[in-house]
Amino acid sequence: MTVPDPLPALAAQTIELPSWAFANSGTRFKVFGQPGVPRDPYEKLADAAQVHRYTGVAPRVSLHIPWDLVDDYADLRRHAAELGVSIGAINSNVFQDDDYMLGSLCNPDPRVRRKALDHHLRCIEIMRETGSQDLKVWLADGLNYPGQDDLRARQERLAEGLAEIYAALGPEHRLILEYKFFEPAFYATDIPDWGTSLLHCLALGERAMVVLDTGHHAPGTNIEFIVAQLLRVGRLGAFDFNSRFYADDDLMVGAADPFQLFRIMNEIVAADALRPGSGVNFMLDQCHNIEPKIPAQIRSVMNVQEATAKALLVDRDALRAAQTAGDVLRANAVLMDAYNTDVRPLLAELRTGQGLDPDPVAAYARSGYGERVAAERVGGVQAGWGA
Ligand code: PSV
Ligand code: MN
Ligand code: MN
Repeated sequence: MTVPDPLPALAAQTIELPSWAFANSGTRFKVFGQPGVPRDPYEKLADAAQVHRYTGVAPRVSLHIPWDLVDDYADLRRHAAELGVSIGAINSNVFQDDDYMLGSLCNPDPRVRRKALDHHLRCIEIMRETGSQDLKVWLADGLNYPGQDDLRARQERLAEGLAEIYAALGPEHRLILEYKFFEPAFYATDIPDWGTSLLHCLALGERAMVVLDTGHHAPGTNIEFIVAQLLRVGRLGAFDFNSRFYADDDLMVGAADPFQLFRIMNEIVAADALRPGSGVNFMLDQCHNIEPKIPAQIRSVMNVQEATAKALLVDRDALRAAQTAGDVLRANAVLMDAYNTDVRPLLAELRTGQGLDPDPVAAYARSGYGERVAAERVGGVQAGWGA
Protein backbone atom coordinates (compact mmCIF):
# COMPACT_ATOMS: atom_id res chain seq x y z
CA MET A 1 0.00 0.00 0.00
CA THR A 2 1.48 3.33 -1.06
CA VAL A 3 -0.59 6.05 0.58
CA PRO A 4 1.03 9.31 1.71
CA ASP A 5 0.45 10.42 5.31
CA PRO A 6 -3.05 12.01 5.27
CA LEU A 7 -2.48 14.12 8.39
CA PRO A 8 -0.82 17.19 6.77
CA ALA A 9 -3.63 17.50 4.20
CA LEU A 10 -6.27 17.08 6.89
CA ALA A 11 -4.56 19.69 9.06
CA ALA A 12 -4.57 22.18 6.18
CA GLN A 13 -8.22 21.65 5.21
CA THR A 14 -10.71 24.43 5.99
CA ILE A 15 -14.51 24.46 5.96
CA GLU A 16 -16.62 27.63 5.87
CA LEU A 17 -19.74 27.91 8.04
CA PRO A 18 -23.00 29.69 7.12
CA SER A 19 -24.16 32.38 9.57
CA TRP A 20 -27.78 31.35 8.96
CA ALA A 21 -27.20 27.84 10.31
CA PHE A 22 -27.06 29.32 13.81
CA ALA A 23 -30.37 31.20 13.63
CA ASN A 24 -33.87 29.80 13.99
CA SER A 25 -35.11 28.10 10.84
CA GLY A 26 -37.81 25.73 9.76
CA THR A 27 -40.00 24.60 6.93
CA ARG A 28 -42.87 26.60 5.49
CA PHE A 29 -45.07 24.83 8.04
CA LYS A 30 -43.35 25.84 11.27
CA VAL A 31 -40.23 27.46 12.63
CA PHE A 32 -39.32 25.93 15.98
CA GLY A 33 -37.51 28.49 18.09
CA GLN A 34 -34.58 27.16 20.08
CA PRO A 35 -33.32 28.66 23.34
CA GLY A 36 -30.15 30.72 23.12
CA VAL A 37 -30.06 31.29 19.37
CA PRO A 38 -28.23 34.43 18.24
CA ARG A 39 -30.07 37.75 18.22
CA ASP A 40 -27.78 39.44 15.72
CA PRO A 41 -24.83 38.77 13.38
CA TYR A 42 -22.36 39.36 16.23
CA GLU A 43 -23.83 36.46 18.16
CA LYS A 44 -23.96 34.28 15.04
CA LEU A 45 -20.21 34.79 14.67
CA ALA A 46 -19.71 33.95 18.34
CA ASP A 47 -21.53 30.64 17.83
CA ALA A 48 -19.62 29.86 14.64
CA ALA A 49 -16.38 30.51 16.52
CA GLN A 50 -17.36 27.71 18.92
CA VAL A 51 -17.38 25.29 16.00
CA HIS A 52 -13.90 26.42 15.01
CA ARG A 53 -12.73 26.24 18.61
CA TYR A 54 -13.55 22.54 18.90
CA THR A 55 -12.79 21.37 15.36
CA GLY A 56 -9.88 23.65 14.43
CA VAL A 57 -10.86 23.62 10.73
CA ALA A 58 -13.75 26.10 10.44
CA PRO A 59 -12.13 29.57 10.46
CA ARG A 60 -14.52 31.43 8.11
CA VAL A 61 -18.19 32.38 8.24
CA SER A 62 -20.36 33.28 5.21
CA LEU A 63 -22.80 36.16 5.62
CA HIS A 64 -26.16 36.61 3.91
CA ILE A 65 -27.17 40.19 3.09
CA PRO A 66 -29.66 41.49 4.28
CA TRP A 67 -30.10 38.68 6.85
CA ASP A 68 -26.82 39.85 8.39
CA LEU A 69 -27.29 43.61 8.29
CA VAL A 70 -25.16 45.68 10.67
CA ASP A 71 -24.28 49.38 10.80
CA ASP A 72 -20.54 48.94 10.73
CA TYR A 73 -18.99 46.02 8.86
CA ALA A 74 -15.44 47.01 9.79
CA ASP A 75 -16.56 46.55 13.39
CA LEU A 76 -18.08 43.15 12.58
CA ARG A 77 -14.81 42.18 10.93
CA ARG A 78 -12.90 43.17 14.08
CA HIS A 79 -15.35 41.20 16.19
CA ALA A 80 -14.76 38.13 14.00
CA ALA A 81 -10.99 38.51 14.31
CA GLU A 82 -11.27 38.75 18.11
CA LEU A 83 -13.16 35.46 18.03
CA GLY A 84 -10.47 33.85 15.88
CA VAL A 85 -12.53 33.66 12.69
CA SER A 86 -12.94 35.76 9.54
CA ILE A 87 -15.73 36.70 7.16
CA GLY A 88 -16.07 34.36 4.19
CA ALA A 89 -18.41 34.60 1.23
CA ILE A 90 -20.98 37.39 1.04
CA ASN A 91 -24.33 36.01 -0.18
CA SER A 92 -26.42 38.54 -2.05
CA ASN A 93 -30.03 37.98 -1.17
CA VAL A 94 -32.39 39.27 -3.85
CA PHE A 95 -35.37 37.07 -3.17
CA GLN A 96 -37.13 38.49 -0.13
CA ASP A 97 -38.68 41.76 -1.27
CA ASP A 98 -42.12 41.94 -2.89
CA ASP A 99 -40.39 43.59 -5.85
CA TYR A 100 -38.70 40.27 -6.65
CA MET A 101 -41.87 38.26 -7.22
CA LEU A 102 -41.05 37.89 -10.94
CA GLY A 103 -37.31 37.67 -10.47
CA SER A 104 -34.31 39.89 -9.77
CA LEU A 105 -31.60 40.17 -12.45
CA CYS A 106 -33.94 38.43 -14.93
CA ASN A 107 -37.04 40.45 -14.05
CA PRO A 108 -38.82 41.96 -17.07
CA ASP A 109 -39.03 45.32 -15.24
CA PRO A 110 -35.80 47.36 -15.59
CA ARG A 111 -36.50 49.14 -12.29
CA VAL A 112 -36.42 45.85 -10.39
CA ARG A 113 -33.30 44.73 -12.26
CA ARG A 114 -31.62 48.00 -11.25
CA LYS A 115 -32.60 47.45 -7.63
CA ALA A 116 -31.13 43.93 -7.68
CA LEU A 117 -27.95 45.24 -9.30
CA ASP A 118 -27.59 47.96 -6.69
CA HIS A 119 -27.96 45.39 -3.95
CA HIS A 120 -25.07 43.42 -5.45
CA LEU A 121 -22.98 46.59 -5.62
CA ARG A 122 -23.68 47.15 -1.91
CA CYS A 123 -22.61 43.54 -1.26
CA ILE A 124 -19.31 44.25 -3.02
CA GLU A 125 -18.78 47.26 -0.72
CA ILE A 126 -19.44 44.94 2.22
CA MET A 127 -16.81 42.57 0.82
CA ARG A 128 -14.32 45.44 0.92
CA GLU A 129 -15.35 46.35 4.47
CA THR A 130 -15.15 42.78 5.77
CA GLY A 131 -12.20 41.46 3.76
CA SER A 132 -14.38 38.87 2.05
CA GLN A 133 -13.11 37.43 -1.24
CA ASP A 134 -16.17 35.69 -2.65
CA LEU A 135 -19.44 37.20 -3.82
CA LYS A 136 -21.84 34.28 -3.86
CA VAL A 137 -24.80 34.72 -6.17
CA TRP A 138 -27.82 32.51 -6.01
CA LEU A 139 -30.95 33.82 -7.69
CA ALA A 140 -34.47 32.62 -6.98
CA ASP A 141 -35.36 33.75 -10.51
CA GLY A 142 -37.52 31.53 -12.67
CA LEU A 143 -40.97 30.85 -14.04
CA ASN A 144 -43.93 28.88 -12.78
CA TYR A 145 -45.77 28.63 -16.09
CA PRO A 146 -44.81 28.12 -19.73
CA GLY A 147 -45.20 31.40 -21.58
CA GLN A 148 -44.91 33.47 -18.40
CA ASP A 149 -41.80 35.21 -19.76
CA ASP A 150 -39.31 34.78 -22.59
CA LEU A 151 -36.68 32.19 -21.65
CA ARG A 152 -33.98 33.60 -23.94
CA ALA A 153 -34.62 37.23 -23.04
CA ARG A 154 -34.20 36.33 -19.39
CA GLN A 155 -30.78 34.80 -20.13
CA GLU A 156 -29.75 38.02 -21.91
CA ARG A 157 -30.84 40.14 -18.92
CA LEU A 158 -28.97 37.76 -16.63
CA ALA A 159 -25.77 37.99 -18.68
CA GLU A 160 -26.00 41.78 -18.71
CA GLY A 161 -26.58 42.02 -14.97
CA LEU A 162 -23.81 39.59 -14.08
CA ALA A 163 -21.39 41.50 -16.32
CA GLU A 164 -22.09 44.74 -14.45
CA ILE A 165 -21.59 42.98 -11.10
CA TYR A 166 -18.39 41.29 -12.25
CA ALA A 167 -16.98 44.60 -13.48
CA ALA A 168 -17.47 46.11 -10.00
CA LEU A 169 -15.36 43.42 -8.29
CA GLY A 170 -11.75 44.03 -7.35
CA PRO A 171 -8.92 41.84 -8.67
CA GLU A 172 -8.84 40.09 -5.28
CA HIS A 173 -12.51 39.10 -5.56
CA ARG A 174 -14.36 36.22 -7.20
CA LEU A 175 -17.96 35.90 -8.31
CA ILE A 176 -19.22 32.42 -7.47
CA LEU A 177 -22.46 31.49 -9.20
CA GLU A 178 -24.77 28.88 -7.74
CA TYR A 179 -27.29 26.79 -9.67
CA LYS A 180 -30.43 24.99 -8.56
CA PHE A 181 -32.79 22.94 -10.69
CA PHE A 182 -36.06 24.00 -9.05
CA GLU A 183 -37.60 26.02 -6.22
CA PRO A 184 -38.97 28.57 -5.68
CA ALA A 185 -39.78 28.44 -9.41
CA PHE A 186 -41.24 25.13 -10.55
CA TYR A 187 -41.42 25.29 -14.35
CA ALA A 188 -38.07 26.88 -15.24
CA THR A 189 -35.25 28.19 -13.13
CA ASP A 190 -32.97 30.78 -14.76
CA ILE A 191 -29.75 29.10 -13.55
CA PRO A 192 -30.92 25.49 -13.24
CA ASP A 193 -27.71 23.55 -13.79
CA TRP A 194 -23.91 23.58 -13.80
CA GLY A 195 -23.84 24.04 -17.58
CA THR A 196 -25.81 27.28 -17.42
CA SER A 197 -23.72 28.54 -14.52
CA LEU A 198 -20.51 27.61 -16.33
CA LEU A 199 -21.58 29.33 -19.58
CA HIS A 200 -22.19 32.57 -17.69
CA CYS A 201 -18.89 32.20 -15.79
CA LEU A 202 -16.96 31.62 -19.02
CA ALA A 203 -18.48 34.75 -20.52
CA LEU A 204 -17.62 36.81 -17.42
CA GLY A 205 -13.95 35.98 -16.94
CA GLU A 206 -11.57 33.80 -15.03
CA ARG A 207 -12.62 34.99 -11.57
CA ALA A 208 -16.15 33.71 -12.11
CA MET A 209 -16.62 30.19 -10.80
CA VAL A 210 -19.43 27.72 -10.28
CA VAL A 211 -20.88 26.89 -6.84
CA LEU A 212 -22.09 23.33 -6.43
CA ASP A 213 -24.76 22.94 -3.74
CA THR A 214 -25.12 19.21 -3.16
CA GLY A 215 -28.88 19.57 -2.56
CA HIS A 216 -29.58 21.27 -5.88
CA HIS A 217 -29.78 18.29 -8.24
CA ALA A 218 -32.42 15.87 -9.38
CA PRO A 219 -32.40 12.57 -7.47
CA GLY A 220 -29.85 10.14 -8.88
CA THR A 221 -27.60 12.84 -10.39
CA ASN A 222 -23.95 11.80 -10.43
CA ILE A 223 -22.57 14.79 -8.55
CA GLU A 224 -18.96 13.61 -8.52
CA PHE A 225 -19.04 13.65 -12.33
CA ILE A 226 -19.95 17.35 -12.21
CA VAL A 227 -17.15 17.90 -9.71
CA ALA A 228 -14.66 16.17 -12.00
CA GLN A 229 -15.86 18.11 -15.04
CA LEU A 230 -15.69 21.53 -13.34
CA LEU A 231 -12.26 20.74 -11.91
CA ARG A 232 -11.02 19.85 -15.41
CA VAL A 233 -11.79 23.36 -16.62
CA GLY A 234 -10.73 25.08 -13.39
CA ARG A 235 -14.18 26.46 -12.63
CA LEU A 236 -15.25 24.73 -9.44
CA GLY A 237 -15.29 27.72 -7.10
CA ALA A 238 -17.06 26.34 -4.07
CA PHE A 239 -19.35 23.78 -2.52
CA ASP A 240 -22.47 24.39 -0.52
CA PHE A 241 -22.44 21.10 1.37
CA ASN A 242 -25.60 19.61 2.84
CA SER A 243 -27.62 16.38 2.64
CA ARG A 244 -30.87 15.69 0.90
CA PHE A 245 -33.27 12.80 0.91
CA TYR A 246 -35.90 14.35 -1.36
CA ALA A 247 -35.46 17.99 -2.39
CA ASP A 248 -33.26 20.84 -1.13
CA ASP A 249 -33.45 19.44 2.39
CA ASP A 250 -30.42 21.32 3.83
CA LEU A 251 -29.74 18.53 6.34
CA MET A 252 -26.33 17.82 7.81
CA VAL A 253 -23.77 16.94 5.14
CA GLY A 254 -22.85 13.27 5.16
CA ALA A 255 -26.02 12.33 7.04
CA ALA A 256 -28.09 11.10 4.11
CA ASP A 257 -25.40 9.64 1.89
CA PRO A 258 -21.88 9.49 3.32
CA PHE A 259 -20.77 7.40 0.33
CA GLN A 260 -21.70 10.20 -2.06
CA LEU A 261 -19.71 12.65 0.05
CA PHE A 262 -16.74 10.27 -0.12
CA ARG A 263 -17.06 10.00 -3.91
CA ILE A 264 -17.10 13.79 -4.17
CA MET A 265 -14.05 14.17 -1.94
CA ASN A 266 -12.34 11.40 -3.88
CA GLU A 267 -12.57 13.52 -7.04
CA ILE A 268 -11.27 16.51 -5.11
CA VAL A 269 -8.26 14.61 -3.78
CA ALA A 270 -7.59 12.93 -7.14
CA ALA A 271 -7.43 16.35 -8.82
CA ASP A 272 -5.26 17.81 -6.02
CA ALA A 273 -7.97 20.36 -5.28
CA LEU A 274 -7.97 19.96 -1.50
CA ARG A 275 -4.89 22.14 -1.11
CA PRO A 276 -5.61 25.61 0.29
CA GLY A 277 -5.08 27.90 -2.70
CA SER A 278 -6.54 25.37 -5.13
CA GLY A 279 -9.53 27.68 -5.55
CA VAL A 280 -12.27 25.48 -4.08
CA ASN A 281 -14.05 26.94 -1.06
CA PHE A 282 -15.63 24.15 1.01
CA MET A 283 -18.72 25.74 2.53
CA LEU A 284 -21.71 24.39 4.40
CA ASP A 285 -25.24 25.55 3.53
CA GLN A 286 -27.53 23.95 6.09
CA CYS A 287 -30.40 24.63 8.43
CA HIS A 288 -30.88 22.85 11.73
CA ASN A 289 -34.60 22.92 12.34
CA ILE A 290 -35.03 20.29 15.04
CA GLU A 291 -31.50 19.60 16.27
CA PRO A 292 -29.26 21.91 18.33
CA LYS A 293 -27.36 24.09 15.92
CA ILE A 294 -23.79 24.41 17.18
CA PRO A 295 -23.32 20.65 17.74
CA ALA A 296 -24.98 20.01 14.36
CA GLN A 297 -22.41 22.25 12.67
CA ILE A 298 -19.62 20.50 14.59
CA ARG A 299 -20.97 17.12 13.44
CA SER A 300 -21.19 18.37 9.84
CA VAL A 301 -17.59 19.57 9.86
CA MET A 302 -16.53 16.19 11.25
CA ASN A 303 -18.48 14.40 8.51
CA VAL A 304 -16.61 16.37 5.85
CA GLN A 305 -13.32 15.57 7.58
CA GLU A 306 -14.17 11.86 7.68
CA ALA A 307 -15.03 11.74 3.97
CA THR A 308 -11.83 13.66 3.21
CA ALA A 309 -9.70 11.33 5.31
CA LYS A 310 -11.13 8.30 3.50
CA ALA A 311 -10.48 9.94 0.12
CA LEU A 312 -6.89 10.59 1.19
CA LEU A 313 -6.53 6.90 2.04
CA VAL A 314 -7.33 5.74 -1.50
CA ASP A 315 -4.26 3.90 -2.79
CA ARG A 316 -3.91 5.92 -6.01
CA ASP A 317 -1.12 3.77 -7.47
CA ALA A 318 -3.05 0.56 -6.91
CA LEU A 319 -6.18 2.19 -8.30
CA ARG A 320 -4.41 3.35 -11.46
CA ALA A 321 -2.79 -0.05 -11.94
CA ALA A 322 -6.16 -1.80 -11.66
CA GLN A 323 -7.81 0.73 -13.98
CA THR A 324 -5.04 0.41 -16.56
CA ALA A 325 -5.23 -3.37 -16.41
CA GLY A 326 -8.99 -3.18 -16.87
CA ASP A 327 -9.41 -4.99 -13.56
CA VAL A 328 -12.92 -3.81 -12.74
CA LEU A 329 -13.31 -5.63 -9.45
CA ARG A 330 -9.88 -4.72 -8.13
CA ALA A 331 -10.34 -1.03 -8.99
CA ASN A 332 -13.67 -0.96 -7.19
CA ALA A 333 -12.17 -2.84 -4.23
CA VAL A 334 -9.34 -0.30 -3.88
CA LEU A 335 -11.88 2.49 -3.62
CA MET A 336 -14.13 0.58 -1.23
CA ASP A 337 -11.19 -0.37 1.02
CA ALA A 338 -10.59 3.32 1.63
CA TYR A 339 -14.27 4.05 2.13
CA ASN A 340 -14.66 1.21 4.61
CA THR A 341 -11.72 2.32 6.75
CA ASP A 342 -12.67 3.64 10.18
CA VAL A 343 -10.91 7.03 10.10
CA ARG A 344 -12.13 8.20 13.48
CA PRO A 345 -8.90 7.20 15.30
CA LEU A 346 -6.90 9.06 12.63
CA LEU A 347 -8.95 12.22 13.12
CA ALA A 348 -8.69 11.89 16.89
CA GLU A 349 -4.92 11.75 16.43
CA LEU A 350 -5.05 14.85 14.22
CA ARG A 351 -6.98 16.79 16.86
CA THR A 352 -4.81 15.66 19.74
CA GLY A 353 -1.75 16.75 17.75
CA GLN A 354 -3.36 20.19 17.34
CA GLY A 355 -4.02 20.50 21.06
CA LEU A 356 -7.75 19.87 20.59
CA ASP A 357 -10.04 17.43 22.31
CA PRO A 358 -10.28 14.24 20.18
CA ASP A 359 -14.08 14.39 20.52
CA PRO A 360 -15.29 17.90 19.53
CA VAL A 361 -18.98 17.19 20.19
CA ALA A 362 -18.29 16.02 23.75
CA ALA A 363 -15.86 18.86 24.39
CA TYR A 364 -18.44 21.41 23.29
CA ALA A 365 -21.14 19.79 25.46
CA ARG A 366 -18.82 19.89 28.50
CA SER A 367 -18.01 23.57 27.92
CA GLY A 368 -21.46 24.70 29.11
CA TYR A 369 -21.62 27.31 26.29
CA GLY A 370 -25.05 26.16 25.14
CA GLU A 371 -26.57 26.50 28.61
CA ARG A 372 -24.86 29.86 29.13
CA VAL A 373 -26.21 31.47 25.97
CA ALA A 374 -29.66 29.97 26.56
CA ALA A 375 -29.73 31.82 29.89
CA GLU A 376 -28.27 35.05 28.49
CA ARG A 377 -30.01 35.44 25.13
CA VAL A 378 -33.70 36.05 24.80
CA GLY A 379 -35.48 36.52 21.47
CA GLY A 380 -33.23 34.84 18.88
CA VAL A 381 -33.68 35.71 15.23
CA GLN A 382 -35.00 33.64 12.39
CA ALA A 383 -32.50 32.62 9.69
CA GLY A 384 -34.24 33.91 6.65
CA TRP A 385 -37.52 33.02 5.08
CA GLY A 386 -40.02 35.29 6.75
CA ALA A 387 -37.34 37.12 8.73
C1 PSV B 1 -30.84 28.32 -2.17
O1 PSV B 1 -31.61 27.18 -1.98
C2 PSV B 1 -29.58 28.29 -1.34
O2 PSV B 1 -28.94 27.05 -1.48
C3 PSV B 1 -28.65 29.43 -1.66
O3 PSV B 1 -27.31 29.09 -1.43
C4 PSV B 1 -29.08 30.43 -0.67
O4 PSV B 1 -28.23 31.48 -0.52
C5 PSV B 1 -29.20 29.53 0.53
O5 PSV B 1 -29.91 28.42 0.01
C6 PSV B 1 -29.83 30.05 1.74
O6 PSV B 1 -29.85 29.02 2.69
MN1 MN C 1 -26.81 26.90 -1.37
MN1 MN D 1 -30.34 25.40 -1.35
